[in-house]
Amino acid sequence: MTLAERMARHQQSVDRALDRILPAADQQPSRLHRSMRYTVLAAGKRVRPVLTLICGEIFAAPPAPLVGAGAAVEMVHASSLILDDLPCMDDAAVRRGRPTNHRVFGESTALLAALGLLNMAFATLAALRSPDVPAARAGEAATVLTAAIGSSGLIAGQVVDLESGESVTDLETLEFIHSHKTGRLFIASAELGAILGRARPRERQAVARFAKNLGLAFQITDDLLDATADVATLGKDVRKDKGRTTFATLCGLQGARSLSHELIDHALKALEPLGRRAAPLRDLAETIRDRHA
Ligand code: GRG
Repeated sequence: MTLAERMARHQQSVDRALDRILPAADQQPSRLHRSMRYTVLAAGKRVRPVLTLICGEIFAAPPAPLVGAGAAVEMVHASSLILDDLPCMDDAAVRRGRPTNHRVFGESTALLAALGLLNMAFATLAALRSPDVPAARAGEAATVLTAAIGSSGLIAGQVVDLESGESVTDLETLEFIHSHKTGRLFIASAELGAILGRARPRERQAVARFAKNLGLAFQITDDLLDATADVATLGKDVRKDKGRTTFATLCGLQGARSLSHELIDHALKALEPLGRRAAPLRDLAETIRDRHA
C-alpha cells in the first residue's frame, strides 16, 4: 500500500468517527454544535491522527480504539486552531479555507466550542476502556494527551508566542514556541498509537523522538509555505503579513529549508530501532520534507 492510500484510508476512518462522535448539528444548543462541527469537519490534512494510526498499526493496536484516539487528537487540534485564531490571540480571518470559527459564530460561541471539543476529546479517550483496552492503558493515553496540551505543552508555547510578539530574535525562543505549540501534539499523537499497541518503552521512545523532530520540521515547512504561497493555496491567514518572527524570517528561506531537512534526518534516525516496520513513518517524513500545501 502506498503512503497516499494509507493516509486516505486513515483520514476517512477518522472523519467517519468524528462525524459520529460530535453532537448532531441540530442538537440543542444547535449554534454551539454547529460551531464545533464547523472547524473539526472542515478540510484539514489530518496529519496528527494519521500519525496516531500509523504508529498504532506498527504495534498492532486494536483498530477501533486506535481510530477513537485519532479522533481525540484531531478534536484537540481543532480546539487549538479555534483558540489560536481568536481576536485576543492571532486574530485570524481564514482557516481551513473558510472564515474562522469566531467570524461565523461569534467569539463567545467559538470559545465555548473549543472547550466543548477538548472535553469531548477526553471523554473519547475515557471511553476507549474496553476488553481490548484496559483502564490503565486508557488512563495512560489521557495522561499523555493532557500533558501535551497543558501549561508545559501547547499552552506554554502559545503564552511565550503571545508574550514575545514580534520581538523574537533568537532561534532558541522560536524553537521553544513551536516545539510546544506544534511539536508536543505530534509527540502525543505518536505516543497514543504506541500506547494502544503496547509498544515497549524503547519503541515508544523511538516514535516519540521521530514525532518531535517531525513536528518541528512540519512547522518550519509551514513557515516556508507561508512565506512563499498565498491564502488561496494555504486556506488560512498568511503570517508574513503580521510581522511575526518565523523560521523563514529568522533563518532565511535557505537556512529554514536546511534546518527542516536536518530535523527530518533526525526523525528518520530515531526510527532505526524499529527496522522495516517503520517504513510508513519514513514515507510520511519524506512527504513532509517535500510538502507544498
Ligand atoms: C487548550 C488546546 C488548547 C490550546 C491552547 C491556542 C493554543 C493554546 C495553542 C495554539 C496551537 C496551534 C494552533 C499551533 C499551530 C500548529 C499548526 C502548525 C497548525 C496548522 O496545522 P495543519 O497544517 O492544519 O496540520 P490542518 O488545518 O491541515 O489541520
